[in-house]
Amino acid sequence: MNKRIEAALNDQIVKESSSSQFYLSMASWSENQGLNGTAKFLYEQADEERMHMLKLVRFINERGGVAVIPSIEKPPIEFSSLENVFNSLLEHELMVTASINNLVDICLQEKDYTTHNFVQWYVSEQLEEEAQARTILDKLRLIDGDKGGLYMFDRDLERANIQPNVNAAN
Ligand code: OFO
Repeated sequence: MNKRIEAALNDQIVKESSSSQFYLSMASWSENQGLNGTAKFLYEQADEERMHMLKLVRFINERGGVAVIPSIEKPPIEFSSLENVFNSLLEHELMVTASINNLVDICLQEKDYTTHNFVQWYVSEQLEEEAQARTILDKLRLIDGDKGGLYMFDRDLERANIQPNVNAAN
């Protein structure tokens, strides 16, 4: 496997693992606030990010590279509010998107069209996740701290009733 591609994919493993840990910490915080729907949603997001990491590990190894399983930085454990949680999540996703875009660039520079094709799945995934975070933040802004609104928000997240508005992503 091209060494530059291998290094960039391994760097992406670090990002996906850190997403998983970060969302796990957010889920745990939410659970301790009694926001069980939000916690469930975030536990699932954490699992998804781990799956994104595994997909990279398998891809690198299958193509003759060596996947490096990284140690992970401890994520923040305190959040000032639910808005703070989802703002942090969106910020984190924007950082991951920039990293995926960089990976796409490297694939093109190295003319590695197989990896380029593989990475397209992550490009779509990022679009969806950013849109979802923005939709959630819009809802939180509408609720504006209202207790009844928050109760319904949490219940909706438990039922995964918040669909990403992909058109709002741009
Ligand atoms: Fe891995 O999809 Fe976001 O970070």
